[in-house]
This record gives sequence, structure tokens and C-alpha cells, in this order.
Amino acid sequence: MTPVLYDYWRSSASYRTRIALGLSGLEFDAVRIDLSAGEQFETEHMRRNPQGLVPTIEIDGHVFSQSLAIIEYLDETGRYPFLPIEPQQRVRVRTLAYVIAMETHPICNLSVAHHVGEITGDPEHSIDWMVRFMGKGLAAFERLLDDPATGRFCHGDKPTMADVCLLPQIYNARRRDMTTEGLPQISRIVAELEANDAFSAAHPNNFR
Ligand SMILES: N[C@@H](CCC(=O)N[C@@H](CS)C(=O)NCC(=O)O)C(=O)O
Repeated sequence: MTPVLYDYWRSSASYRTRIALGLSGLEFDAVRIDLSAGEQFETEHMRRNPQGLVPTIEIDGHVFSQSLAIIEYLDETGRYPFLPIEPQQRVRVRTLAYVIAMETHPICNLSVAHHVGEITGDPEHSIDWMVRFMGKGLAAFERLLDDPATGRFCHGDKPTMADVCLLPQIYNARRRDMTTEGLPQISRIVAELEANDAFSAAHPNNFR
């Protein structure tokens, strides 16, 4: 059965999952959940994902959510090695991925940033908030790349879960007019990722 991905074009967690499916060589049917229209809160989607978030995937007869859990499932079922074998190296890749997926992306999510605008009475504050915390997260990521284990990609010479998290976060940063100037390792790796078929096929513009 072809996996079905419930996603939204601009959602970076969905973008991660599309990249991971592409690296895994899996075709999938994308079903759009329009976040701007609130479709994530409709009963049918809430049944799939009680958090009212995307992505959610139907794969191998199961329904899964949380992009990193889905990515690890693809790894554990032998589709693609998103994590290295050796435990210390796995920690490094997870650390890079978590800097983005657990510490940066969630606090810059639209619902969080909008709330900042609401409670301060100035919608501009939501943009300041996102730019500040994306900047801090990406600066830390850049410092973590200052490591001999960094190669062509974030860890070695093949894309891992860290790269899968990085490119969508850069897409978000660019939406807020942030550049990767001053982040030389990230800039170099992003150029590599943009030239990779699985990463470019997953770009939001292909899922509008
Ligand atoms: N940790 C989750 C994050 C999912 C998430 O935050 N999805 C956002 C889009 S990137 C969403 O569905 N937002 C809808 C909303 O806030 O109402 C994952 O990695 O899958």
C-alpha cells in the first residue's frame, strides 16, 4: 500500500517527513490539511492526530505522527539509515536534530508566535520572537557543526536526520527574511542539500 501523508505545504515538520520519504525511496500520496483554514482541528484529522498537527502518516497499516518518530520508524524498518550505527555518533545526529525539532521549531510555531502578538498587543512582536529564537537555535547548530564528524553533510558524507531537520528550518528562517550569512557551515551544507533530489522534490512549492 502506498503511504498516505497528511501534510501542509509550508509546514516544516511535514517538509521533514517528505524529505525522509524521498530519501527512503518511498512514493506517497499527499493529502493536504489546510492549516490556514483550520482543517487540522476537524474531527476526522483529530482522530488521526489528537494534537491537531501535521504531519500524520498512514504506512504499513499504521497511523503515525511526530516527524522524528516517523523518521526513526523509516530507519528502523530498513528504509534509509537516518541515524549512524555507533551510539556516540547517534547521539550527535540526534542532538543536532533536537536543537531544531525540539528547541527551535516548537517555540517558533505559528500558534506560539501569534499568542506572543496577542498578549503583548503588537503583532510585530510575534515576528521578533521567531527571528530571535530561530537565530539562537541556528547559531547553536552552527557551533555544533564545528566538529571533525561534520562532512559534506551535518554528519559525514550522507544526509542524516540532522540534515532532514536543517533544510526546513532554513526555509522557515528565509520566510522571515533571515539569511545564513555568518553561518558558514550551515550555508555550505544547505547548498549541498538543495542540490539533492530527495530534498528538492520535497520543497513546499511542489506541494502548494
Ligand atoms: N513535533 C511535531 C511538530 C508538528 C507541528 O508543529 N506541526 C505544525 C506545522 S509545522 C502544525 O501542524 N501546526 C498547526 C497548528 O499549530 O494549529 C512534529 O515534528 O511532527
